[in-house]
This record gives sequence, structure tokens and C-alpha cells, in this order.
Amino acid sequence: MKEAAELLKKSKHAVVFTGAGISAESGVPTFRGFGGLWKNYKPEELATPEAFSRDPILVWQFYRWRQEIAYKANPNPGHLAIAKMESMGVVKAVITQNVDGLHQRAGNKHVIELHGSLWRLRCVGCGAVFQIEKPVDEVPPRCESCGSLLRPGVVWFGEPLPQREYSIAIELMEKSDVVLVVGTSGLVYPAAYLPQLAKEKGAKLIEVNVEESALTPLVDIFLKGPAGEVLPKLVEELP
Ligand code: BV8
Ligand code: ZN
Repeated sequence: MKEAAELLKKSKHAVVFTGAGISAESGVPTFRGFGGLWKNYKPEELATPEAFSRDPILVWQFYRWRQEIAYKANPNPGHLAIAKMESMGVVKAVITQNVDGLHQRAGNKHVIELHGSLWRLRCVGCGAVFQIEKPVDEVPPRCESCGSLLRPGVVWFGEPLPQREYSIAIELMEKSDVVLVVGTSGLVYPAAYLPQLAKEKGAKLIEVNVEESALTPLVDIFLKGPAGEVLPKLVEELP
């Protein structure tokens, strides 16, 4: 822990890379933890353009369920610790695979959402994008300007990442000297490639996870434990 804090204190450009594990203690199921949580579907089965064209109502019921969980959830001490590190200037940005919006609700200003957000909808007809604050009322929601179907503003399997966010993330990783990797299995690409890129560029990697992940062989310091317990302790070691 002290070693990790030293690395962060001395860092010129540290960034945070998060996955579903950072939101687990807020009651948001992780992907691996989903295991049939919703009507015995694996998320990979529903989070695809094919599933949406086949049955948009089923896919929207799945995403409204995810919206309801994220809406009722609150940022946990792990999210708050990362927001604190940003306000202290210790970390420059958060690059997340999460679509729940909890980093922003915790107060983080510079959040790169690699896989989109549950709180943005996009029209499949005219491409209009709508920001929402609460779960959709009607399923499937329709575009108020052209009447076409709206889809969740997330990146589905088989779809490319949003170019702007992905290029900013690559830029941040290339100039980072420390990357704090929190709560990710490191199995989904191209996101999982980002910490590897930083490592190749000479950055030190610190991982926080309740168990080893696909990224653990790469990291310099592994802090085993729940993010909501480990990260506040890390912040205490910083001043
Ligand atoms: C694409 C949004 C092509 C939607 C998501 C290379 C190799 C192999 C496969 C591929 C490859 N390249 C592409 C692929 C295919 C695929 C992929 O990676 N498949 C995987 C499953 C093998 N990738 C894609 O399809 C990508 N697109 O390749 O397009 C293309 C390119 C150009 C032009 C046309 C097409 C798109 C991937 C994005 C998919 N969308 N989410 C939604 O949310 O519904 S991915 C989604 O799953 C999440 O966003 C996240 O990224 C991922 C889940 O991973 P984690 O967040 O890490 O969560 P997980 O549950 O796995 O792990 C939780 C971790 O937390 C665990 O380690 C656990 O121990 C830990 N933990 C738990 N509790 C705690 C904790 N840690 C700390 N504290 C705790 N309390
Ligand atoms: Zn439209």
C-alpha cells in the first residue's frame, strides 16, 4: 500500500482504468457476476446489435433493468476515493468500461466512457442522441423527432468503440507514468489492451481487485481486496 502511494505521489501523469468491480459494492452486478441474473441470459447474448434487431423489446427490458439498478445505486467509497484523487491532482482522468455513470456522480470531472452510457440514447433512424436522467418510461422508447426506435447509447459486442473516447484513452495511456487498474477482469478488447499499452510505454501498473485478473501478470503492485476498502486506505497514504 505504501509503495503504491509513493508511486502515485511521485507520478507526473497518473490515470485510473476501471471495470465493473468498482461498482460491485454499490450493488451493480459485475458482468462475470451477472451469471444469468437477468432471466438467465448471459449479458453477451443481449449486448449485441443482432439481439436488438431480433428482439428490441427484450433488449430494452434488459437495459431498463440495468438503468433501474444504476439509478438506485450510489457511488461507494471506492468511487469517492478516485474522485478525491482527481481533486487532489494525483490522477488526471478515469478511463472506464462501465456504463453506470457512477464515477461522474462521485464527482469525477474527466471520465472517458469507452463503452458508452446507460444515460444516453441514440436514434437508429436519424442518429439523434438524447441524454436522460432516469430509466426510460416506455419500452421500446421512440425518437421524438423522427419516431424511429431509440437504442441504448452503449457499445455492443461486435461494435467498434467510439473513436473520440478511444483515441483520448490511447493518448492518456501513452503519456501516463502510473496506471491504477481497478475491478476489471481484463478480458474484453480492445479496452483490455490499454493498460498493456501504458506498460509498453514504461508506466507502472497498480491493480486493485478481489482476485487476480488477466492483467495481474503485467502489474507492478497488486492490492488484493474490495475497491471500496482498499482505495480509501490508499488515499489516506497520499498527503
Ligand atoms: C469489437 C457495454 C470489432 C454494453 C461492453 C480480441 C480478443 C478476443 C476477443 C475480441 C478481441 N477483439 C474483439 C473481441 C470481441 C469482443 C471481446 O472482447 N469479447 C470478449 C468477451 C472475449 N470485443 C468486442 O466485441 C468489442 N468490439 O471488437 O468490434 C469491430 C472493430 C471495428 C469495426 C467493427 C467491429 C466491443 C467490446 C465492448 C462490449 N460492451 N459493455 C453493456 O454494458 O451492456 S463490455 C462489458 O463487459 C463491460 O463494459 C466491460 O468491458 C466488460 C466486463 O468486464 P469487467 O468490467 O472487467 O467486468 P467483469 O465482470 O468481467 O470483471 C469484474 C472484475 O471485478 C473481476 O476481475 C472481479 O474479480 C473484480 N471485482 C469484483 N468485485 C470487486 C472487484 N474488484 C474490486 N472490488 C470489488 N468489490
Ligand atoms: Zn430519430
